Amino acid sequence: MYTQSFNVPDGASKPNERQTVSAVLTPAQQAVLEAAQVKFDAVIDADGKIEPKDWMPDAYRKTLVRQISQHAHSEIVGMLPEGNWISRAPSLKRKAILIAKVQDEGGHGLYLYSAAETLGTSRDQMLDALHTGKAKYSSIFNYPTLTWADVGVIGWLVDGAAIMNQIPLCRCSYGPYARAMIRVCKEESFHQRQGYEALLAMMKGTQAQQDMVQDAVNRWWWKCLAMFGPPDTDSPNSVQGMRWGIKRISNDDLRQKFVDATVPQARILGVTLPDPELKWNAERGHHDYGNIDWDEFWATVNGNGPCNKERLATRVKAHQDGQWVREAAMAHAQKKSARLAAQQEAA
Ligand code: FAQ
Repeated sequence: MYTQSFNVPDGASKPNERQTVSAVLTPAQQAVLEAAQVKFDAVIDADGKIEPKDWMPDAYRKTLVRQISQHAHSEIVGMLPEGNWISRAPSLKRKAILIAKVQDEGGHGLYLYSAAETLGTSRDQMLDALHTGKAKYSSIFNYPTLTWADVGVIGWLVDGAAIMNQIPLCRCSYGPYARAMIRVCKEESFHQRQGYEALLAMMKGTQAQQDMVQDAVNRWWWKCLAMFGPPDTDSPNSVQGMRWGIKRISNDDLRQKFVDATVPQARILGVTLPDPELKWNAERGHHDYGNIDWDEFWATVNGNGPCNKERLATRVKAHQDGQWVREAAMAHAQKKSARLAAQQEAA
């Protein structure tokens, strides 16, 4: 790994593999490795930041590459459901807002791919994993946007859920990810508000517009609750992710915060959240809510949601169509550096 401050065989930094490794490391190397591990643990315990050139356990690096690349893919694939409505936005104002929002999501993907690259993975590897269906991206982007109200509901609920999940990531222990998230969250906050404002305008409109909003809320509500990931009891990555300060708040706790924050917003908007079991529980100080359909969630995560194939095919085609641009940029960069080298030689 090029970012390692010294060369350690893969897996060497996993505590339970130290014994095997000590067979190939000299005592001096073993001591250096152990000191690096102690330093890493101390930074994590002190709630500090790990930076790209710091030593880190391979498992920490792999977890971050997994999460950050999945997050980047989600932003890029997440451009598609709303992008679908740019040409059909109902006014110039709404069109301008939507273009800016979709463009922001593309930007978030780029910051996140860059953050993942600091961990020693390449953009090509990450994109290949996405295009071959090996990499995950958020379940939520595998559902269709059937009406204009879906665009508002994505802003209100999908971006709302994304912010709830991402604000704690601004305090993530890995510096480049935490810093990328600060800017992303500022933009997501605008996205959430524009969605809510578009829905408020529709709810002041005709009965048909109000019905359209309610229908969109009915279709997106449960999918948004599932976005936070499986229940804590079925979340294999949570315990370690929280120990490392990557995750700060568990899937279930974030989901609960989202429900509690959204109920009053729905009331102001004048829509009903489609859950007969949704009610305030004074004892818990939170809202109770009904059961999420986890079978449907896993079917979608595993490639069998309503739009998975369409989304992936669109991304692959966009990548192939952009091949000539990448080739042209490479050819230009080569010519430029050749020119520079010739100038330096002549000088
Ligand atoms: N969809 O053990 P955990 C956005 C997977 S950005 C698909 O709990 P972890 C902006 C999970 O990867 C939305 N897969 O995992 C926007 C794991 O599989 P693996 C994306 C899911 O990592 C708005 C397995 O289940 N946000 O919306 C999902 O500790 C509007 C077991 O789960 C992020 O990526 C899911 N919903 O917690 C853009 C935020 N949930 O990898 C356009 C960063 C779980 O072991 C328009 N990520 N899985 O094979 C995270 O915070 C975490 O990775 C979680 C999952 C919370 C998503």
